[in-house]
Amino acid sequence: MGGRILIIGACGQIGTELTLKLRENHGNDQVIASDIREGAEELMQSGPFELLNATDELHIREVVEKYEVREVYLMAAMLSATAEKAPMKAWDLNMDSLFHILNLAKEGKLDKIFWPSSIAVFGPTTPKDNTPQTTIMEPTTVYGISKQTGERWCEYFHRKFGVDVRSIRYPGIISYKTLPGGGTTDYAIEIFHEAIKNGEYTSFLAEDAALPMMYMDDAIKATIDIMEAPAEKIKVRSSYNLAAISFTPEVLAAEIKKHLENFQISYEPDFRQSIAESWPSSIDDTAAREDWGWEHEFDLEKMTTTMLDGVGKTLKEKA
Ligand code: AKB
Repeated sequence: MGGRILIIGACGQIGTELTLKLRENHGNDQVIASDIREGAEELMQSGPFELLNATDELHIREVVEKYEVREVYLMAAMLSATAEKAPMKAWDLNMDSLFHILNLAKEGKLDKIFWPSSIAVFGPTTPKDNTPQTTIMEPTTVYGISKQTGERWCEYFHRKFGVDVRSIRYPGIISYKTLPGGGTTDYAIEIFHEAIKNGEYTSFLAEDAALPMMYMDDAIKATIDIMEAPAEKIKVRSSYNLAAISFTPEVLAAEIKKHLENFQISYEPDFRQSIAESWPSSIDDTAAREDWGWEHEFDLEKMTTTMLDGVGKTLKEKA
């Protein structure tokens, strides 16, 4: 085994923090960051970087060969809200990139792959509360359809060709270091920025839109834990349900108000509300907890204080 790690989509919200953590764990020169554009200074300065389009199969192969890569984290994707505006582009990016990596692993050129799925694989006919690992999946968004299709292909490549692919259905990920790009759950980050800057926020989701969420540190821990678990422990080769916290915009606003008592929230739901309505409110992640020992650390209270602190510092640095 051995060999280097390649992150595709390293400059995005999750990719940035994942790359930095993997560099801390494995050494800077062992973790190759790549993205279609350059990212945060800390990421660009801390180790190798390649400008790479995730749909460019030939270039991915060249980078894998050049750095003797054996593990890939494919973090490039078009998220739910943006994908509704560019369906074919989203489909091409989300599917082509996955096939390129699966095929490299099938050819024996990679040992292990991480590919993120999402709660978007579920749809309006899925049981909404405590959504089970295995259940009805009829996604209604382009993003959800691409993630569900991707899950089927991951399982197929594992079963048919022995590809060691591992995956998690991310809930909304909350963080302050790198902004998210085009998701339905992004309100839960915007709210902190607006609360600190302006003392008010207009939510694009309705007050009672409950969604599963998770603080970034937990998401990074889950991603690294599933990749480091012994192969025989990974029994689900489509994607694992993963849960931490679930809340509505109203509940989050109330938690923020405990710290910023003058904070005001109003609601102007847009097209993203119908996406949120089609997704689960909460997730049953027993399989992840039992199979590879998943445990979350951040509850609503801890996430809120960490975000207020982090966003506050970031805004001060920028000012
Ligand atoms: C989105 O809102 O599109 C993403 C997701 C839940 O996968 N954050």
